[in-house]
Formats: sequence, C-alpha cells, structure tokens
Amino acid sequence: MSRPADAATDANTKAIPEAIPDVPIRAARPIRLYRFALSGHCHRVELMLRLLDLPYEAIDIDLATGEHKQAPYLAINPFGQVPAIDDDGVVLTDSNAILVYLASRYDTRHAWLPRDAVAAAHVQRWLSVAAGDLAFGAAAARVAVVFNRDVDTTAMIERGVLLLTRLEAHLARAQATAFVAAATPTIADIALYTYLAHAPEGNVSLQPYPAVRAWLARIEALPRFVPMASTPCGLNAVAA
Ligand SMILES: N[C@@H](CCC(=O)N[C@@H](CS)C(=O)NCC(=O)O)C(=O)O
Repeated sequence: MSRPADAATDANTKAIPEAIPDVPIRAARPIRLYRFALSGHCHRVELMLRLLDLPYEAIDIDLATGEHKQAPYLAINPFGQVPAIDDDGVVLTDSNAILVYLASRYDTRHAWLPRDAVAAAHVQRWLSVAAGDLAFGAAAARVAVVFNRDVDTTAMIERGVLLLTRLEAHLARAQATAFVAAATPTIADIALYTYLAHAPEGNVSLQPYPAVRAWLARIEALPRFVPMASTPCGLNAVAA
C-alpha cells in the first residue's frame, strides 16, 4: 500500500535536532562492580573505571564458595560469571562489553573507543583476541596454576606463546603505534593488559618480548593505573 504523498513528505522533512543531547559524563552514583579480586576479567573493568576516574563500589563475589552460581548473583548474570556492573539500573555483563559501555558513555572525547570506522575495527580486532587467544591461552594457564587445578596446561602455554610472538611483531614493526590499536590507549589495551602482565603466573614468560614489556609499562604509567594483586606462583614463584 502506497503512502499518501504529503505523509511521505512529512516523514522525509521531519526536523532533525540540531544537537544530540549529551549523555551525562559522570556516573549519577557509584557504579556497582561485581568482581573477584584475582580475576583478570574483573581487573580490566576496574582498571577502566579508574582510568576514566569514575566512582565505583566493589562487591566481591566469592568464586571459591560458588556464590556466582547462586540465585542472587544469577539474577545479575545468568551466565554465572564475573564481572558485572550495575550503573544506576543499567546491568551489564561481559568484561569487553562493559569496556565498550564505559568508553561509549563516559569518554566524551571518544579516544578510548574511536568512532571512526577503521579505528573502531582495529580496537574490535584486539577485543576479539582478548576473548579468544588470550582467554584460552595465557589466561587459562594462569587460572590452572593460581587455583591449583589438575589440568595439562601445555596447549594453553603454547597458545599464550604464539599470541605473545604475534603481539611482539605487531608492536615492534616499523609503523607501530605506541598502543595496540592507536597512538593513544584504547579499550583494546585494557582488555589485553591484565592477563598478559600476569602471564608468568601461568608459566608463560615475558622475557623474550621487549616490545610487549615496553607496551605493558606504558599502560602502567597511565594516570590512575591500578595493578591486580600478583600471585607468587608459576614463573613468579621461582623469582620470589
Ligand atoms: N567472557 C566473560 C568471561 C568472564 C570469566 O570467565 N569470568 C571468570 C572469572 S575470571 C568466571 O566468572 N568464572 C566462573 C565460571 O565460569 O564459572 C567476560 O569477559 O567477562
């Protein structure tokens, strides 16, 4: 059925607001962060909250007693995983999704998550690496060691080494930027940082990767940087 001509004209000429209203640049009240202190997924969110200087309240979920699989927490995250946030009623799960939200909502410069199509794709590429090769490689090897799990970590360590070798080549190439996806830090750096910085706890050495170590140091030098507590295990136990 065709639309009457004047209705079509109305729809096409509807006034476009001159300016899109600004979202608040500050959280209305402290953002609730559901976390576990030794979780790198949680740390990347906490680090982002700090870097953006956002007020937050940490609520510890005890993975050791299975609190994350009980009804009150499952109502927040049906996947039974930390982290999650509650920002004035906006409940979000998945660390990388939370990074996207925090950057999109609170970084009015759009530096942490660029809006340019190519720049955004570069960031997403590394978010995918963080959720794939990093999570199932160096991060998984660390979890096995930190929590004393009886699993064979050989394939996890190999995957971690392969990722570090590729990241080293990426950061050391002639046209490399100071951060993985841009000249300034983005959420891609934050998504990758924690589990790579703590890779030695899972018996993945950082020694052969000077460009990676220099990049980790650049993140650690950012204003308001906060580290995750280190665990004296794996290669760190030898050094202790
Ligand atoms: N894709 C999720 C993964 C989160 C995740 O694996 N969290 C771990 C702690 S590091 C967890 O809650 N594990 C408990 C479980 O999976 O049962 C994210 O990025 O937030």
